[in-house]
Amino acid sequence: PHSPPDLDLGQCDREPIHLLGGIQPHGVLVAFHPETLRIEVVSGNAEPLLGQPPSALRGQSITAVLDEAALRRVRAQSLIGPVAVQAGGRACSALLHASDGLQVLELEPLTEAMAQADEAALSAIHALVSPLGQVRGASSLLQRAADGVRALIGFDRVMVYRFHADWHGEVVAESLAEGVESFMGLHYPASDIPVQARALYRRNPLRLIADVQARPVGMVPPTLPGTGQPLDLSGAALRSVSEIHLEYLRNMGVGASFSVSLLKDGELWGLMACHHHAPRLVSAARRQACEVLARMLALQLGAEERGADATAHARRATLLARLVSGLGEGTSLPAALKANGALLMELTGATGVALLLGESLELEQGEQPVLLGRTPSREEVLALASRLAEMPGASTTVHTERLETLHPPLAGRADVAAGLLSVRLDPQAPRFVFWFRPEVARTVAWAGNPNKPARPEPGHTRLHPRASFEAWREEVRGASVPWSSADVEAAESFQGALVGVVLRHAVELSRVSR
Ligand code: BLA
Repeated sequence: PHSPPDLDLGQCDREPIHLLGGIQPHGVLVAFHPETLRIEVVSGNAEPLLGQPPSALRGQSITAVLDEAALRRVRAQSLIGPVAVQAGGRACSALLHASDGLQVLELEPLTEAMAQADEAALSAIHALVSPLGQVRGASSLLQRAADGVRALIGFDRVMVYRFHADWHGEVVAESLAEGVESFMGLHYPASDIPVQARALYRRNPLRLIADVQARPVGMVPPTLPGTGQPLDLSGAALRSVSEIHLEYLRNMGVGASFSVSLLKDGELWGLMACHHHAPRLVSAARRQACEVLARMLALQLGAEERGADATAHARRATLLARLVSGLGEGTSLPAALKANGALLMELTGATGVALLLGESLELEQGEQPVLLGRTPSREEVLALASRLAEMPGASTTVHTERLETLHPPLAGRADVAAGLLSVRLDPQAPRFVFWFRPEVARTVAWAGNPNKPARPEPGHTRLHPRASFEAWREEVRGASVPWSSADVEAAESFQGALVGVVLRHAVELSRVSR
């Protein structure tokens, strides 16, 4: 209810960040025709480096910028990485890629000192990357990688930012310079890295924002005659980024930002996200070294995660076996369930369980339902059971991360029961096992306000990044962490086992009472 009236997060998703038509001023962009070599587009800042203004360069051959030998090398090696060339009489690193039917050449001047430092840094890359193959355990792997990237680029803060299933993210590892504030463990809303940015980061793994204060440089001409649009800069290293994001970084007190995509099985798993308090350049060679490191990390993480999945699977099987044997012991099933409550919750990652076992057990008054951990009240649980029993097709498993939509009376109980995973024990009677989870905002450390945003100023309707947080909080209020397919499977295995145990108890009870 408190989000500013002009806040529209859809606006973030719609900004065409590949068509903003500007580059950062620390390099020069020249786009030429692949066959005729005719220069078609030049960035507005060409003259200091290339000695001629864009209007004079347009129409000439690209060989006016790079001699033929250099051009050949750049064309041959552009897929491998940056190439050292002379342009305008200066040492530059050159990158080349194709876009809109043109070859896009990006030149970044390199000082002698930078070139020398690069050489030292790159000989160190081996020492940084090869140990990743030996490190065991995802968290030490991430730590090593964060330390490695920081050693390569010298930023103040290097984070590994991991996306969750709903695309919100969490800082899962961090390497910090002395005295820098930690963001470790904080969660950020999905809208901080909007959908088109994530799509772009899947295709282009690197971006450097060398100076968040720098004014972008436009293109000459600003739009292509063929498309009527600015040159597509999706693949450009110099691409100037969204003003909204720049404002976000300025609000955070960041002077330079660098991020590298972490892809697992072709999907965006996370980013290495790096901040520096002041503007800072990272040479093309070092950026590439970071990319190599990130690729290596992602591969290794994939292996770790497959291992962890197998371990979790085995863990659930053990839990289930212990539960079932635990329930077989003793005469009172409710007592046995209570004694095994912790296992029962761990089985699906719940914080509360309710069991409605039915009349056949001749339970004492007040023993039904059996409540373990943090759950709604007895009356609330019974009402939920009646509701589910009436639902068409509810004879099977039901799970939701937003119980209030299924059963509005529990809307106020997100503190214990925002999420429900339910299995039914008897299609004819209201006998269930309910697992509950609280709303997500209560279980994680949200980066509510690490860097208080500028609020929209009066009469100024542009979007301010941090305002998104409040809007997002409204959006996820009342929702739990989603149930995974492994959680659901575990619940169903337990259902199968419990039905057997309940039957056995019922038979024993009837024998005793006979
Ligand atoms: C891009 N947002 C990004 C990027 C990061 C973040 C890492 C990639 C660009 C970069 O490397 O700087 C977010 N950075 C974070 C987060 C942390 C961090 C979460 O360090 C946590 C520690 N951003 C908003 C809102 C909008 C928005 C509300 O918060 C939209 C209105 C937009 N973020 C936005 C856009 C981009 C972006 C458009 C793409 C920038 C680009 O590549 O052009």
